Amino acid sequence: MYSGRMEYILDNVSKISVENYPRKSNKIINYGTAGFRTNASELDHVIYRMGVLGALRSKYKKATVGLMITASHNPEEDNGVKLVDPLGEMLETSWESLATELANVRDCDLSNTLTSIVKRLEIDFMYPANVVFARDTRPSSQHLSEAAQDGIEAMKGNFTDYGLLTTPQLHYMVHCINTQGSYGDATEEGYYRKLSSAFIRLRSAFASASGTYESSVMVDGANGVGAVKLRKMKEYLGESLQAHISNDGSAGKVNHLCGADYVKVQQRLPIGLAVEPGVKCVSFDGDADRIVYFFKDDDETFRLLDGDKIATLVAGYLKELISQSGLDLRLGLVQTAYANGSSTQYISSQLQVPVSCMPTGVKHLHHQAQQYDVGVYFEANGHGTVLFSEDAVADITNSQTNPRLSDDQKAAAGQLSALADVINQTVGDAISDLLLVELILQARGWSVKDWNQSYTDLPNRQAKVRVRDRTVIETTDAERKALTPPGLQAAVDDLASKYINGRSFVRPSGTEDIVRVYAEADTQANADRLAYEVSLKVYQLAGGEGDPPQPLH
Ligand code: G16
Repeated sequence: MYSGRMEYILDNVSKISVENYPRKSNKIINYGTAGFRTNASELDHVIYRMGVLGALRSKYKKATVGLMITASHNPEEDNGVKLVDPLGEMLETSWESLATELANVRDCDLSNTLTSIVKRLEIDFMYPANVVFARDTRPSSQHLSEAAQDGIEAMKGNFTDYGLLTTPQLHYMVHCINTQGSYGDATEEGYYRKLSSAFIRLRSAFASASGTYESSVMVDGANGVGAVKLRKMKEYLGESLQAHISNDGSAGKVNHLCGADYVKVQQRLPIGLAVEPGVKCVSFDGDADRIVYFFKDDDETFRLLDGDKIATLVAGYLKELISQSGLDLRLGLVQTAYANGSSTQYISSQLQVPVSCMPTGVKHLHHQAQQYDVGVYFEANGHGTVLFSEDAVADITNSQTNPRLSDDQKAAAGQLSALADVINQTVGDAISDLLLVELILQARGWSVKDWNQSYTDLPNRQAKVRVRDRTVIETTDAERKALTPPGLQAAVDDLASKYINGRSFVRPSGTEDIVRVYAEADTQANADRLAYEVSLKVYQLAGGEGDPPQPLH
């Protein structure tokens, strides 16, 4: 298994690394919440090595894997890579440490490290590798995707360069390739056709229920790849959805003063979107795997409908359809600690859907959602999707032609089936989630204002604190409690207890070099105050860097 040919290939991998992609500093880079992410200038060797690792992973899984060059919600100057496993999931956690090991070894140790990984995992090195990759619209992405390609080629792997794609489109491609087209065609056109045809089918089925629903939406494309791809999707949607795209990348930087993260964290309109009260708006992030809704109320107040609101809308509607179809399917919802307290309360007591809390990161939520027949997962930041188990899909399909069922039951099963086709089940997808939400709002006959009234969020605030080393904060209980540094959690608990409905937690970000602080309380002023007080504690107890946090206005 470990032939001279392997030795030859790995020596060549090392040689190319030294010549073209040397590791220029001793700075350690870690595989974070969703891959490696840092300033683009520090990434050449990392991305080359991830091309190599992608080829190894493909050999190990005997399947096609994916590499997405993107830094998602981060500033335009950053970049990164997300590795996609054969069924379109995030890279298996046990391989994250291998990725970190490979990204950080000295150039001269690269060949030995690779040999050791191959031996440890008993990888059949001669098995052909197949890696597909794509990139977002950042200026550095083209060059970095060439580095990934060089890594794959150095491993003598086969590759397909999809060019510009959203992250969820690449996840879709990988899944389609490895399931031999049973989920859809592994082409960009296949993606548009699958989602749009199911969408248009349901548009007609829901036509009588329009109410206050309006089929037009203002889209903040975050100056990212989502804007480019939504424009293409519009060609397939025709008149069924009027999506007006701003921040489409023709001017302005990726995520700068716009995009889902900016809108969610700042709780304000993105740049370039001057809208009248009541107009329905959405923001994507830089690689279009997140979406949040928002509008301006009659008194000009900014109203956000984030991942929690989307999750409750989707779960509530799916629950009704499942009940109408008479199918015995277990529906569940997965959130993170960032979920607004009101949403969790609404899900348990109003919707009566089981709800669980997982650590931040799609990979954690995705796995938990797989425990249900129909698992809805959403992070408050707008990252989420719905998973239908294989058995659920079979039951739904069979119900549509079961003569023992009433016409209403069959119709509900038909709607479930079409909704499952609108949903990109491989990962959260801004375009797919947009279509899903629009369908449910139409079926309910709701405007964005009607939807917002389902429950009222507790006022909340997120803040960022700079510290010397964010790994000094370790957390437990799905990140709701800090174990270290000593005294931090007690201080956070003490501060939160002084506010009505006060809740706060801190955790190190896995995508930015900062500590995140979340606070909620009975009023916005109190949530802001609590976020500030907790930020100050983090600064004092966890090695704050730069100026101390200031009160929020
Ligand atoms: C990634 C992950 C998300 C996570 C987000 C923020 O999103 O896929 O699951 O919520 O990072 O993570 P952190 O708080 O650790 O920085 P994206 O859209 O940036 O790829």
